[in-house]
Amino acid sequence: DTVRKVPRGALIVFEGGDRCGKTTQCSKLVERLRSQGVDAVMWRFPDRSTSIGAAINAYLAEQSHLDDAVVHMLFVANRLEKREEMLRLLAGGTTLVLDRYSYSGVAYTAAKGLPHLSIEYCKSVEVLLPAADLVLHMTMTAEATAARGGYGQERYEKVEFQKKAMEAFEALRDERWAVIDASGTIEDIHQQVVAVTEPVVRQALAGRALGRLWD
Ligand code: Z5A
Repeated sequence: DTVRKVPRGALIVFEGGDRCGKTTQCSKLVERLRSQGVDAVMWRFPDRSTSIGAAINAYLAEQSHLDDAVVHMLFVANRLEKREEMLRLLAGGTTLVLDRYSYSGVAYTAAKGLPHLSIEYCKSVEVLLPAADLVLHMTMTAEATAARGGYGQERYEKVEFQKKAMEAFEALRDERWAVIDASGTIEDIHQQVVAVTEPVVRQALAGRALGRLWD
């Protein structure tokens, strides 16, 4: 049997601690891919533009209180409301570069250490979503990111909590993850990102099947 391979866009995800430079690197990567003729767009999660995203935003800004299980499901729903569009774009050949995704969903909730919101439970509610072809895990100490501008304004921006979330990210790593040292210059990091991303984009264009979380 020969399986026909269909070209598609790649699903590239940036993960890491608060203020480690994800947004900066997502924009640079999209710019670079586009300059090479790759159709690429950048999205971020949480997507604060939807009504679910507005509820998440109020929670993160400490303007509302929500039960931990409820806010967890809001983050999941905020991805699910973009699922069809995600799949349509990928199938149409657009590469999606995401600033956080399900891996943050699992890591930040699991970092709360609540028995009913374990890593396994958090993973189980993401299974309707596609897996990333590549997770770029930007690593830097929580103390170093805390020294950056804008830190400390939102609910989870506390060094001790960030450290627990970083441990949870480490527990999620598999062969689709690349660890990027986020403490260098913006340009050095970009070069590392490009080196690991380009082969993955080519594989997707060559028809490598899209996976599902957490196959
Ligand atoms: N969360 C969750 O709980 N569950 C979920 O399912 C999801 C998320 C998806 C908000 O996320 C919170 O939601 C987050 C996880 C949780 N809580 N925490 N922590 P967010 O993505 O909206 O917020 P963020 O992580 O705080 O993103 P950010 O502030 O936009 O940071 P960033 O994208 O990693 O960094 P940046 O904006 O590119 O750069 C930050 C600053 O550093 C800026 O001034 C840059 O100019 C500077 N910068 C960037 N790179 C460098 C280098 N290389 N050197 C020096 N300075 C640099």
